[in-house]
Amino acid sequence: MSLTEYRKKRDFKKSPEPPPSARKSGAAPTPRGLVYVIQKHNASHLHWDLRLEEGGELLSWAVPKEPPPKEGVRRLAVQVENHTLKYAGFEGVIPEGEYGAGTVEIWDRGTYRPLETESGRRVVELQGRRLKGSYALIKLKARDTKDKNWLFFKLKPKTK
Ligand SMILES: [Mn+2]
Repeated sequence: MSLTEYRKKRDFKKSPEPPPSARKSGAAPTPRGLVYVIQKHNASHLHWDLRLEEGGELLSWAVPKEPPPKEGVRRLAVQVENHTLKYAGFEGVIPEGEYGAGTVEIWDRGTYRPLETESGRRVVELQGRRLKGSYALIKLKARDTKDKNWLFFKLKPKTK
């Protein structure tokens, strides 16, 4: 995925959201760790946007209900277009009439460690303020190519 869709959906003259930077995607990993962020987005429907740094961009999912701090709760997570890495620091108001109009605030932020990376499957160790520990993202079987439904949930800690 590239940031073409991200750019196409937005008018950066009207929205305060960050435009994609000129710097090429796929920058070398830095020692600060991979970015993890969840933004609470009070748009037409309140949702939480989960984002994980991968290949110099932010993989992104919209989670319609509050993400679970504990195991035992599975949340639907609908994959959306990759976002520019700079989006991780974004908070503000997207004006009326623009894509995603409403307020965006950072709900949780930190770093993560990838434990399993396959197409349709991510297991990550989150180090945020609210969410900590191992989480899975599992893509549900798609009926057609427009289906981007995943499940997001916390895994039980491994017993030794
Ligand atoms: Mn959103």
